[in-house]
Amino acid sequence: MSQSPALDILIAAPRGFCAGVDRAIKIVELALERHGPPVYVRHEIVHNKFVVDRLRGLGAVFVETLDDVPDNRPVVFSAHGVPKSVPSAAEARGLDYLDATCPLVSKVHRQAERMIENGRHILFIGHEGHPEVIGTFGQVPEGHMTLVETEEDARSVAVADPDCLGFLTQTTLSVDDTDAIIAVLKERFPAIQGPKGEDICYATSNRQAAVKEIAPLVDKMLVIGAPNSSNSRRLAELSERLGTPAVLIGRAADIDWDWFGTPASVGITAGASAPEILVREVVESLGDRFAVTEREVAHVEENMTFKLPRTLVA
Ligand code: 2E6
Ligand code: F3S
Repeated sequence: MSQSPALDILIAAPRGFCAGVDRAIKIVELALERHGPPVYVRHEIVHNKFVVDRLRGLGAVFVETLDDVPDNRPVVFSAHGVPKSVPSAAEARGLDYLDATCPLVSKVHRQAERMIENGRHILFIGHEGHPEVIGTFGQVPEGHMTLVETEEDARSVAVADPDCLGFLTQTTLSVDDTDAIIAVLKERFPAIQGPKGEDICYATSNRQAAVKEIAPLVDKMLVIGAPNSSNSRRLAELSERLGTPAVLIGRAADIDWDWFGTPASVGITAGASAPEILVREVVESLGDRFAVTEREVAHVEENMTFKLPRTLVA
């Protein structure tokens, strides 16, 4: 019998669930306990099929619009946040709603409101069409926020009053790309106001820093996360930029073994919405084909937690 090839597995830390994802999933679980199924959820609670399928199995029903929620059932808003019009519409219909928006996204919503109150026009750095971007644009009256996606956008964006500007960012962007965009905005508009640094959350920046640490040490990188998960996509993109070929996979069954080949080493990480069980599944599947050694490379320790809504814990 031929021997399995050797493979060193380096597992990035931190990886996987962040405090906002943990809280959002618990809100759906507690709502199911309290109200019984079905509990409606507007949009995927977090961008992960495994998480969504599990909650669906417990009785959650995922919809994209409030129009699909019946009058007598509770509805949870996803971790990505919603435009102000959504809770207003829920209230108008007398729906029982729970808001699972990550507190770090809600913080950006409040910053946006404050900037508008102070008479500033907001340049918002983010990805068009992403639910978090739609939710944050929906915090301010139309026409008061302009999307900036790239450095080129930052160089060309036209503004009415360069002395009355603010910037804010999506929470799950590339730290490096965002720094470059902010540098262009500050150069063009020296009076622009914004948060210290940017609004990229601790989980996004820690997972990117951990990838920066292991990418130079491995031949290939497996990133566990969904194709619609912004923070997960940034991890694969970052590894590629550092010269380590990377692929985003939903779970072990998605590994393309021809692409994978027989590297001497592989890095594994997981986006903020990907559960640890999928990391273990990938390690086991590598163990079926290779003689593996496994080691975790810890960048920092995370111990963030967010409180649950009072109505669910009372
Ligand atoms: C809410 C806000 C930020 O696509 P994205 O990375 O934003 O979302 P998920 O669900 O993959 O990650 C968690 C999350 C929720 N991040
Ligand atoms: Fe919140 Fe960041 Fe997670 S914004 S949901 S802590 S990825």
